[in-house]
Amino acid sequence: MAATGCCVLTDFVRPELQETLRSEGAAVAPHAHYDVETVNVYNIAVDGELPADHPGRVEFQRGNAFVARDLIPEDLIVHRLYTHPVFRRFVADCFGLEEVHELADPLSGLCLNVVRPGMEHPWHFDTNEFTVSMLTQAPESGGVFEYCPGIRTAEAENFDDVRAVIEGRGEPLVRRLTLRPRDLQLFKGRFSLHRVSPVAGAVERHTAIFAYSEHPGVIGSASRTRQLFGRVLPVHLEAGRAVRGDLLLD
Ligand SMILES: O=C(O)CCC(=O)C(=O)O
Ligand SMILES: [Fe+2]
Repeated sequence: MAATGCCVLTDFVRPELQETLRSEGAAVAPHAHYDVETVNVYNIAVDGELPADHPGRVEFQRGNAFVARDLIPEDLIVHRLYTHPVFRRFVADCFGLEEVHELADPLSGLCLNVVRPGMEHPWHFDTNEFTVSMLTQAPESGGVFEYCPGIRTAEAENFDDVRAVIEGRGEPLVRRLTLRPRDLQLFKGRFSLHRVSPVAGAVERHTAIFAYSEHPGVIGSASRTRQLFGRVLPVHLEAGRAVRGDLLLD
């Protein structure tokens, strides 16, 4: 974790639960919200007035889809993990944080990320500092997690290397992870450019995303929530009541 901002704990869930983990995810996957979004690595407005050679000018189609937390039954393995105090304590310890909290957002705290065959989750930086995830269904081929550890820092954007990677010229900077169902992935995605390469074959790639925050009460903005889930709840519209955050998946 200290060296690359990434750590995979293999066999985090017992082997005898692998098929349950998969079938539970597959059962809710049809509820994913699909909306092909035009994005760039920084998740800033793609029509912004950026210089001609800025990597933010390169546009991608984000073709992954999310199942929201309120559509994931509370008795599923991933939901029980997400809300378990011991798991939460463990996550905080792994990231060296005093404590972490479930998001107060009823849609985005726990999601299933669905990447259908032919789709990809293009190169991006995360808005949130840290991400916890678990593959629940592996694709037949493709759908590889690729990342460039520390390609930028809080002080330096390093646009040249970022542009090289997104234009396919950055091979020496790219690392690949073969994630397997039941492995727990801990990742700091704010400074490491990353993507899920296009999924091939007939099987969808499913990943549970466990989103936590350092401060309690975090709720996503109405506009971002609508983009990700195709709907908002009253709590997203109640300005001022909640701690606003943009810890949503990008
Ligand atoms: O599905 C994955 O393995 C990565 C997802 C991701 O990068 C994200 O949701 O920000
Ligand atoms: Fe990400």
